[in-house]
Parts: sequence; C-alpha cells; structure tokens
Amino acid sequence: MSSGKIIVTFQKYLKFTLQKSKNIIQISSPIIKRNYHHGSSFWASVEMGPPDPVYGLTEAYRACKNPKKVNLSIGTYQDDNGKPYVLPCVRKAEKLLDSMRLNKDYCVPEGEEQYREKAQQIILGRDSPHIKNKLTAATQTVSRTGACRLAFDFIGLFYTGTKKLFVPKPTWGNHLQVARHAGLSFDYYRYYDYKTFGLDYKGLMEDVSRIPDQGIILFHGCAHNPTGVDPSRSQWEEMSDLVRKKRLLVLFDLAYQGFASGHFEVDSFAVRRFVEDGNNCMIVQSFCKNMGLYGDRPGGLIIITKKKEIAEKVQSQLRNLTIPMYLTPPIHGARIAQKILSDSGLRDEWKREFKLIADRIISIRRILRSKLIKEGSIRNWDHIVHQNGMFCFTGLTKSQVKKLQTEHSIYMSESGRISVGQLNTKNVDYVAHAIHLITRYIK
Ligand code: IK2
Repeated sequence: MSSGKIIVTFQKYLKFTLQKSKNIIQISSPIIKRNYHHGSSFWASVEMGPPDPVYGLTEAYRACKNPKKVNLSIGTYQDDNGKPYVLPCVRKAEKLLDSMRLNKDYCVPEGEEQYREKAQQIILGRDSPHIKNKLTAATQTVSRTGACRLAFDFIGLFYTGTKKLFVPKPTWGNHLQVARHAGLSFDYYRYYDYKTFGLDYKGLMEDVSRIPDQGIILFHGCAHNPTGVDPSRSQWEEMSDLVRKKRLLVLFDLAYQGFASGHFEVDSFAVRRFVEDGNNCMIVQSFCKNMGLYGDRPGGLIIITKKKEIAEKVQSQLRNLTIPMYLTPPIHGARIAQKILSDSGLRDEWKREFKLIADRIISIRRILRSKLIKEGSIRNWDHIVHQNGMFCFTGLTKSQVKKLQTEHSIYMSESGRISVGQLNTKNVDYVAHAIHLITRYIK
C-alpha cells in the first residue's frame, strides 16, 4: 500500500460521527461505539472545592469595579506604579541567553550542576566546607513549594527519627497543605505574640524543648511569612544549641533571602549558623522572590549530610523521587538565575537592584506608619517598621479586614497580613486613611 493510501485509510478509521440526541452523544468509529451520558460520569460525586484564601482574594480584587481598589493579599513585589517589576539584570541575562541560541533539551532530573552549585553558594557561602567537601545533596525543584513537597516526601520515605513536623504558629498556610498531601503529621510551636506584635521567644523555646527528640522542626530562615517577625542573632544561636541537643531535623524555608536586611549574606545567618553547629538541616530555596522570577519557578532543595558517601546516596534518592513526579525541572528560570549568579558583573548588578527593592519596602513601611499617625491614629503602629520583609502583620481583626474590603475595596488576607511589596506612594494615603477609619475608636 502506498503511503498516501495509508494516511487516507487512517483518517477514515479515526473519523468520529457525533450525533446529538437528547442528552446522549453517540460516538461511532470502527473500533469505538459507546454511549456517553451527560451528567453521569465518574466525577459526578466530586464536590466543589473550598476557595483558596489567597487566590480567592485576587479574583475578588480583579472583579471589583472600584477604581481605588488595592490588592495587598499576595506576596509579590510591584513597582511604585503598582506594576509587576522585572529586574533589569534579569532582562540582561535573558538577552545574553537568547544570543547563545541554546537548545531546549531536557536537563537532568536534579537540574544543571552549575545552577545547583551557585544556588547552594548563595545560601551557604562561597567557601562553605559543606559544598567544597561534597557533603550536600542538592536538586533543582519547581520553586520552593515543589522543594517543600520533595523534602516532605523524602522525609516520609527515609527519615528514621520521629516523623512529626513542628511549624511556627502562624506559618505560611501552604506548608500545612503540602505536609498533609505528603502524609506528614504536624503540630505548632509558639512563635508570634499577638500582644506585642513581636516574637514569643519564651513560648518558642518552651515548645521546642518539648518536641520529641529527633522530631522535625520548620523555621523560616528570615522575613517570616506572615508575621514579618524574626528571631535576633543571639536567639538563633540559642535555638541552634537547643535543636542540636534534641537532635531535631531542621527544615529551613528561605523564601525571602535578602528581603529582611537587603543583604543575602546577612539573611542567611540562621541557616549558616545551624549548619556550622552541626545540625541536620534541609533547606528549601528559590529565586522567585529575590530575582522576581515568580512564574519561572527556579527553586532548590539542599540536604546537608555528614559524609560524601551519604550525600551521594541521598542525591540518588532525590533523583528517584523527582522522576515519577515531574521527570525534570523547567530550564528557563534556572538558566537566568545561573547566568546572574555566575557572571560577576550581573551578580553585582542584581545585588544593587535588589537592595533598592528591599530599601523601598523599608521606606514604604515608614510612610504607612507616619501616614497613620498623621491621620490622627492613637494606636501604636511601631510594629509596621519593626517587622521586616515582604509582609506586615498589621494586627487588624477579621471583621476590620472584612470592612476594609467591603467599604474601601482594600484586599488583604483575613489574618490581617498585608504584602508591603504591593504598597506604593500612590495608594498608601488611601490605605492609611481607610485603616484609620476602621480602627480609630480602638486603642
Ligand atoms: N514558603 C514561604 C514561606 C512562602 O512565603 C512562599 C511563597 N508565598 O507567597 C504567596 C503568599 O504568601 O502571598 C513559598 C514557600 C512558596 O514560594 P514559591 O513561589 O517559591 O513556590
């Protein structure tokens, strides 16, 4: 049979005649003849899922017709005109990559070696003995969320200690969801003091000392989400001692490296200290926030081990966990991050550009506080400037948050968390005025 004839026969063979009668679709072909009933499917019993708190707010914001509306719900950085911001160094890196005419082949399941090396260095330091002596297993992930999932799955399969995760109260909501989906049980340790708007250090230490030996503890390495409250250096040091004595497995989420102080080294103090102290650490990282590569999803999971041979085995199991999950990670964002990190000119540019972002966040915090005072508010708003990073835990109650939304079209999560990265000199007056209106009778 000629190739033309084969194609025609094949097309005939696949031709489906769709006949609609009542609510039945009849599909006929030489090999398929079945009736499909509308409304009776395997999924008919699926209930509508609950709306996601963060994305639900963004959708409500988009649907809102008030021209003054403000969305402070999601942790992304926007410029002073309220527009998503692409760092100039990212644009440059993209241009350079484009000129290299790279192919689009798959990378290996753990991601490119150079990316993984550079990503580890930004957290552990360029001279880290753990990197130099190959004591780390490191894999590229689908950002930090993917890294959390991989970490929890790895723990579920291989951890021989007490498989219970302790998280700060409160924590990023999705930590709990990811743990749940990975089948890892969890509990809280005290973290935030709702009276002082600061750290409940005493409560934290008491609760951590009660965690079963070899349990698992999650820390936000800096710029805690949602509270913006971090331990001091000396507190981290004491925590590291306690954790080591209890032989806890530590999972560091370094979501906002750079956002607390404007300096990447300063913000990795806690992680480096815990690692140097000999703690068993796993670290999840990404460049989504600090390079503004949100949708590109370059992330990573680092597992610190005590021996090169152990690191090699852990690395092999990470690969085996990745393959059935998504095979290989996306390459585009990782290439950008790698380019910036490995080109000294671009790296310096990134640090300078990022410092401007961190400084702008600090300055908009000050502006918000001073506008509230100017409005005549007699409440203490010092925590707005004392907390750091992308978020401020305002202390607004659920009902006040609701009022802000319904009466002023200002959207924020019901915990009272605002994303400072979405405040700007154009909307801060409106926000301060509205907050004052709904809080003015409460000290
Ligand atoms: N871990 C923490 C602590 C995070 O805050 C995030 C990002 N959250 O951003 C949404 C919000 O809270 O408004 C992640 C992990 C996940 O980050 P990634 O985007 O890198 O997966």
